[in-house]
Amino acid sequence: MDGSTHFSVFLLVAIILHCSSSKTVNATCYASEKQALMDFKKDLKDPHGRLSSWIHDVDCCKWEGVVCSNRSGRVIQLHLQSPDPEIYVVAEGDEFFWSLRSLRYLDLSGAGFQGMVPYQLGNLSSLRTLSIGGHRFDLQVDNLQWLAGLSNLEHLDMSGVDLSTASNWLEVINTIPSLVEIHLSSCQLDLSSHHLGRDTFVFHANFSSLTVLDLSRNFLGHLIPRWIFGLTALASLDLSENWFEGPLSRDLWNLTSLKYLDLSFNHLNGSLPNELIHLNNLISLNLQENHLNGPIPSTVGNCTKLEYLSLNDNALSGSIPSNLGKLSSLQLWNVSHNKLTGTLPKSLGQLFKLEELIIFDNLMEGVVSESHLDNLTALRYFDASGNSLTLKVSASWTPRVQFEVLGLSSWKLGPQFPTWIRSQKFLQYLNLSFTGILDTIPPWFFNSSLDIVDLSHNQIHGKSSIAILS
Ligand SMILES: *[C@@H]1O[C@H](CO)[C@@H](O)[C@H](O)[C@H]1NC(C)=O
Ligand SMILES: *[C@@H]1O[C@H](CO)[C@@H](O)[C@H](O)[C@H]1NC(C)=O
Ligand SMILES: *[C@@H]1O[C@H](CO)[C@@H](O)[C@H](O)[C@H]1NC(C)=O
Ligand SMILES: *[C@@H]1O[C@H](CO)[C@@H](O)[C@H](O)[C@H]1NC(C)=O
Ligand SMILES: *[C@@H]1O[C@H](CO)[C@@H](O)[C@H](O)[C@H]1NC(C)=O
Ligand SMILES: *[C@@H]1O[C@H](CO)[C@@H](O)[C@H](O)[C@H]1NC(C)=O
Ligand SMILES: *[C@@H]1O[C@H](CO)[C@@H](O)[C@H](O)[C@H]1NC(C)=O
Ligand SMILES: *[C@@H]1O[C@H](CO)[C@@H](O)[C@H](O)[C@H]1NC(C)=O
Ligand SMILES: *[C@@H]1O[C@H](CO)[C@@H](O)[C@H](O)[C@H]1NC(C)=O
Ligand SMILES: *[C@@H]1O[C@H](CO)[C@@H](O)[C@H](O)[C@H]1NC(C)=O
Ligand SMILES: CC(=O)N[C@H]1CO[C@H](CO)[C@@H](O)[C@@H]1O
Repeated sequence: MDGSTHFSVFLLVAIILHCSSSKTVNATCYASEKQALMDFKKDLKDPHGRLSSWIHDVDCCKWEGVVCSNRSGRVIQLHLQSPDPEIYVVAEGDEFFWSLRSLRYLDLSGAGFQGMVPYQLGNLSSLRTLSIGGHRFDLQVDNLQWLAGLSNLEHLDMSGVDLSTASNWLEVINTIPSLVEIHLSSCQLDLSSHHLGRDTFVFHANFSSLTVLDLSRNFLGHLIPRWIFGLTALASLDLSENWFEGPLSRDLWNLTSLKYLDLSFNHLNGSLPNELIHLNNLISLNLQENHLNGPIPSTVGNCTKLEYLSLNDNALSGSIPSNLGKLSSLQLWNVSHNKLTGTLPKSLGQLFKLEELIIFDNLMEGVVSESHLDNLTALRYFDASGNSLTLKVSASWTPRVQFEVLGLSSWKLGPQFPTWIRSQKFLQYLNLSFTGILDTIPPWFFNSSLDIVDLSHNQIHGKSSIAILS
């Protein structure tokens, strides 16, 4: 786009105003800025009257979604983001961007902009936050050079914007060392065809204060670009849904500040090494849907801040390390669809905060007793179907745990119908198929809160041999 041509791209803007309660008390707005906003409004369709407070007689610092600086009176924030992409307004403007040079915060996310992102945004040199992400690929940028004008930028979110032809995105971003957060999810970034090509391995990232990096749903090549591992301040890294393959890079263990790591839905293989111990600030680790194999390293138990651990849909083998019982903050553990063997370690009984334990479709066998389950008082979702475990509990067992979802398909439970189910007041889903029950259904069972029951492939006689009630 020629910088000298009059800017005439149509912008479709959906507007819901998130009004800030923190209005300035004394600031009155600048006439030029009020005029720019009035002109902007003129070009908007606002069927729901969300800009009804934008009237000439009112100080524009008091308008919905507008925040002025208390000191200078300049408009510094515009909150025009929309959670509802169905509402559209149309804008066209150039003066708008030029007049609001003091703007520090611009959030138009989900607002349904359409066409080329206006390069005039680069004139808003005071911006600290720029959020223009969309949910569709209605917006694109063919050259991101203008972004270099935002030399104070800290938070950048262009998720959902088509950057497939903006081949300079990485170099441009690298001229802004003030960046703290980058969200470029679903931008059709393709580093494999990038002219840096293999050189992304020697590329040095200048934005060394970065704490949040989201490059999920792109194609950054088959190996995680090495420069990412140099960002040692990172607290959150999302590289899910790329096409990374091969083993986890040793350099990953340099990112010791990480709290959130998401490498799910890639093609990573090899084992989860002991070096996981270095990431002991992790709160959430998501490695689901990869090709990881080998045992779960016992050092996972040293990552004691973990609350969410998703390892499902890999090829992990061996038994569950007893160290896992040290994850006293763990709330969710999903390791379904793997090749784990052995039984549940007793130490699992120490996971007082565990709410969801999902281990279905593994190769586990052995005995599970009361003591495994009695301390898991927070547990409400337990799906362990598709294992050959044996539940051995006394006939009088009244578990303290109250399940909502309980899947024990293919466990050895029979021949008696398990009486302890009677204590379950909130059970909605129960799967006891293939469990060797040879009994009648006790009458109390029909009084339960259950929505879905699977008792198929047992020898249940009497009242009816129902398979699924719902
Ligand atoms: C302006 O001052 C008010 C009152 O002290 C405060 O609540 C508000 O956060 C300030 N606004 C900005 C943008 O700093
Ligand atoms: C508003 O202006 C008055 C008079 O100048 C001053 O006394 C008061 O502290 C100001 N209030 C704020 C919140 O700045
Ligand atoms: C990165 O930083 C170095 C040193 O601060 C500087 O020389 C270089 O020009 C910067 N690179 C870019 C692309 O701005
Ligand atoms: C990770 O740390 C090791 C050891 O300190 C170092 O040799 C390596 O270069 C670092 N990797 C990156 C990508 O910075
Ligand atoms: C891991 O994947 C790479 C690339 O897809 C392949 O060459 C290698 O043989 C795989 N290694 C293992 C242990 O599966
Ligand atoms: C990791 O956990 C093991 C087993 O509890 C313990 O002996 C070891 O000291 C821990 N290592 C670190 C670095 O905390
Ligand atoms: C657990 O993993 C299964 C796939 O194996 C997936 O369908 C399910 O959504 C996951 N549940 C949670 C809560 O992560
Ligand atoms: C259950 O909790 C009690 C009290 O905290 C503790 O003494 C016991 O060892 C725990 N049982 C298991 C199997 O962890
Ligand atoms: C089922 O519930 C009803 C009403 O709460 C109660 O009267 C009846 O005794 C219960 N039947 C069984 C078998 O528990
Ligand atoms: C019960 O578990 C088996 C084995 O995992 C599964 O095939 C079946 O669909 C489940 N039944 C229901 C109702 O979810
Ligand atoms: C007044 C001003 O600085 N306008 C600039 C806005 O941005 C475009 C594109 O970067 C420049 O060409 C203008 O000079």
